[in-house]
Amino acid sequence: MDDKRKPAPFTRRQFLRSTTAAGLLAGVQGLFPAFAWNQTGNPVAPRRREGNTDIVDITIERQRMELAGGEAHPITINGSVPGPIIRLQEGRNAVLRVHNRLDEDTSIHWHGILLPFEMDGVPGVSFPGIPPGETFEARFPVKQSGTYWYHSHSGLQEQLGQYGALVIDPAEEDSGTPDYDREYSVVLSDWTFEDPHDVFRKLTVAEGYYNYHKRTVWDLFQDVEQKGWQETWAERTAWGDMRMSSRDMLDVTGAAYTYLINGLGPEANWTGQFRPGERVRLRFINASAMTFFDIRIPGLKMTVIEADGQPVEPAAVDEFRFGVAETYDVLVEPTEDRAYTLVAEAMDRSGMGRATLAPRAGMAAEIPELRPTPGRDLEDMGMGPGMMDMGGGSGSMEGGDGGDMGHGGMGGMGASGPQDWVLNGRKVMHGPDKHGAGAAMVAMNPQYRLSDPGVGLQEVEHKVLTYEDLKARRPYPDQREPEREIELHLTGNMGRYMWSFDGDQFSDADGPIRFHHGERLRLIMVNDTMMDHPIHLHGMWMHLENRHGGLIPRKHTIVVKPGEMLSAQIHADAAGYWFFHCHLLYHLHAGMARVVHVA
Ligand SMILES: [Cu+2]
Repeated sequence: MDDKRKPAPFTRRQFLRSTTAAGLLAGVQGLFPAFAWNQTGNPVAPRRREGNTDIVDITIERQRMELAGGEAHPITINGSVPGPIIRLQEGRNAVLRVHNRLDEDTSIHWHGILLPFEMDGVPGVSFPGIPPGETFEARFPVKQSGTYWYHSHSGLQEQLGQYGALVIDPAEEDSGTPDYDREYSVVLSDWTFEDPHDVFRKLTVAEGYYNYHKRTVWDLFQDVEQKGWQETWAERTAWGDMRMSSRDMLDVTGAAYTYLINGLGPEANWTGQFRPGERVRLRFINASAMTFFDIRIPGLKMTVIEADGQPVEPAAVDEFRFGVAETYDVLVEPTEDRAYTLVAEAMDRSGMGRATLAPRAGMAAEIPELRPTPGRDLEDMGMGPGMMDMGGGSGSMEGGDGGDMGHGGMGGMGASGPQDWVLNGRKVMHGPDKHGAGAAMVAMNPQYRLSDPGVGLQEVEHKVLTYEDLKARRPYPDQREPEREIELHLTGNMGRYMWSFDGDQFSDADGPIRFHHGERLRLIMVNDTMMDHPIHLHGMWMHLENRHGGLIPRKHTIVVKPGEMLSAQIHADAAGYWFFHCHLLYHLHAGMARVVHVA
């Protein structure tokens, strides 16, 4: 197939066109190889048991196959995209043998897994990589349970399909886990027929290349009507100075991507079956390269029971947003004998993934329309007057005293007020000359936003999960107060597609971030950019300080919103070299990464 083909974002109209007749739907299914068309769950990698050790073999290779409605050439694992579910058990030893049948180096990182750093699978940080034709054995004791995943950490291979679910059963039945009758892994991803290196090049050449939602003259008139000329003009000038559109929410959009659920595009409709009255556990994994998804199952309440593999107090929600690399486990209890649509809208509403829960194969329910593209406004981004200091000569935005906490519309504080925020009253420090050219702006007054569901979800009329809803089911044994603080700024220059920490891209950084072995520290992250960044620490937990005292949740990936300041406690109990980075693949590729050295 022609590589230049750009599949259009999935629309309801297209869907109706392709599936009006049930017979046609069956025809679409027929195009897919048996392993991809899966009614009852995903393939599980064969596991060999030897004493107290579980051995799993996986083979990485490039294959031609049907994907996203076209002929594709993805990197497969054991022949499929996503790769098979790897199933392990807490308390046993794992030997994961990765065979490289590519003509280039590869790697597999076991995302969210506590293990010796040499087994972590990051080329150049924790091991040299796996050359073509060779095998790497990751050996480690399994010290945790829950839903995780695995993916390549080499170049842009992850965008080509190299990822899969990793599910770890608890050592013994956990009395706190609600019962369920069946379970499915639900792996979300974003597929493009473009070469990932072309995608990256386009982003560096023209910021907003994939953004087809630029504000229009019509929007201008609406703004003027609502806000008056003066405010509208000030806002537009600010946006212009920042060389950004208020509708840039995702760097790569449905213009380039087809959104896959368990490897199937919206029309192929992955279906998980249930018997009415059963309780079904869905293990959601955001394995995409660049896409934040908003997940709904209209007609069904979802009860969130785990976040990033860790048990949380059950939280009943109608929708949740999850960042790249996060996982959420939810329970649903469909009682009716009918189909339900699982909707996974891209955050910018440029497309959706779609799947179905149904009592029988071939059933389908109504698919909601894509909701309108939300616009970030300056306040919404912690960018109201006095909030942000734009580099590049727009000092006009720096008005006010920086203490204007009460500015309307800040989703952050909610009713409970700022007083119990651990960072309340903190003076934000910026580096010498405000992080240099790598930072186009800095947040002067970053906000608590953990009770804010995020752009586009503040106004919806049903319950949307927020980070403040996450409360650990059990207290972490170590409840020491942090002895030390590290403040880190998430920085970027969209115009030049530079992404960095504290203004320095990976290659310019001054050596690793140092953690002292055994210490407990507080990592403070300040997002100086206008994008959400899912920040991932390898090898150790980040305990997100979301005002739940001894029951703050543990995460491996924390999304930091624009204009947000948040903190996480880290128990630095894992010696070695660990990667720490933004999990947006092209942000990582552009340099938003560091090595953490624990010694
Ligand atoms: Cu990022």
